[in-house]
Amino acid sequence: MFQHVQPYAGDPIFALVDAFHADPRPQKVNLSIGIYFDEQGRLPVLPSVQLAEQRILAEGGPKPYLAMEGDAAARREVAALLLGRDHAAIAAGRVATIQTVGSSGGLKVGADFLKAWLPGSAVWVSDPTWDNHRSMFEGSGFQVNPYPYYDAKTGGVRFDDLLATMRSLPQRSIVLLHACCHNPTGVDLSRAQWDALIPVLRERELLPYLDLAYQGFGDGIVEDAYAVRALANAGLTFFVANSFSKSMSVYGERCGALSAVCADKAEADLVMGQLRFTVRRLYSSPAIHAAKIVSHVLADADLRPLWEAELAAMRERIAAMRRALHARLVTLLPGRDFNYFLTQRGMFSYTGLSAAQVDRLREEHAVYLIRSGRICVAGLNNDNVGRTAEAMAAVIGTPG
Ligand code: KET
Repeated sequence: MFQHVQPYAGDPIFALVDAFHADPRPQKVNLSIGIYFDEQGRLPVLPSVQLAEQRILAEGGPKPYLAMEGDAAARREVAALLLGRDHAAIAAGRVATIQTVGSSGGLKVGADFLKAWLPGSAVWVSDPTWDNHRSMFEGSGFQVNPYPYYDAKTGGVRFDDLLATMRSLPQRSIVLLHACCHNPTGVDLSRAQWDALIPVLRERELLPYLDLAYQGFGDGIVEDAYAVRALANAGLTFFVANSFSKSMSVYGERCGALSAVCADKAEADLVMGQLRFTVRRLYSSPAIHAAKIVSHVLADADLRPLWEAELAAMRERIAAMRRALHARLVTLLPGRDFNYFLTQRGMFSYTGLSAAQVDRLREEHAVYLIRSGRICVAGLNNDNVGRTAEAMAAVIGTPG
């Protein structure tokens, strides 16, 4: 029956994490997956989340199925986090938010919804992007194409080429955009570039689909929602999938959401109905514990500021590690430009290292990063940043 099934090569990111754990070398460094580790190299349990969980346990209560769209309080808090509590789009009922199984669940529900209701559209993703974007949308039956994004020569965005491509797309094309902290490059659109892009999205009648997996890791919770709010303020219809995996350090709890910001309440109600049906036939309803974590942390007068401070501390530690890596590399390889470590935002830096150099880092120095040359800066700490810089300098400075 299944002898024709093709072997699965494994996911490049998860497979690398497995290889890291299997590596017996004590000095190994994990810069592979997009997970925040603290200064001790541990996955933190945020006190805000821990307190929320203590309260959830104390409240007790039964565990019914949630509605297909998830928990009402969590959904309300998510919309407020994305747009601001008093945003006119929320007041007008233009926002349909569902709680999802991580933001991956949200991206997938959105993809299936779009295949049903914009069946003739293709999906456009940044070149490069998170590999799973392509897999997810292809899995929903879409053709997935790249649009110009990262400029390897300047380390910036090929913004003119990006705009020219957007101008050439058929109406109703689906354009996946990283709202902040671009994965894998760490290179974001500036506010001015978002402001220039939005009229093109509108004129061409494109559907922006924002992925906001790292809210709070760029410049701040509100700052990182700039794109979401600018699109909503401009009256565009768009999707946004957002995640709490990283921002609350709750990866395995699968806390995420999908929001459709629509033209009016009538449209939002229609979209909500079909999102519910999409969920029903994918996984029926989301997890109750995930909803409670999100609603407690976001809505509680004590827990909310605590969480915001914890998130700020994670952001600042990553920024400090960017500076530390940069400082060591410019000392080791004077005359080379490592400024990109300082300007790139969020968890990731795109190092420009070749796949061969990445292999040498892993094999000769036990430093693990994915083969695109992306590093997760949050895997650095004061103990390993020095030897990481030395290893990088060794493979950059000595050919093959
Ligand atoms: N979007 C982006 C851009 C992203 O980097 C991730 C995870 C997700 C969505 C999924 O998040 P979640 O809400 O947990 O479903 N990225 C890291 C982990 C992974 O590959 O799954 C990574 O790139 O390493």
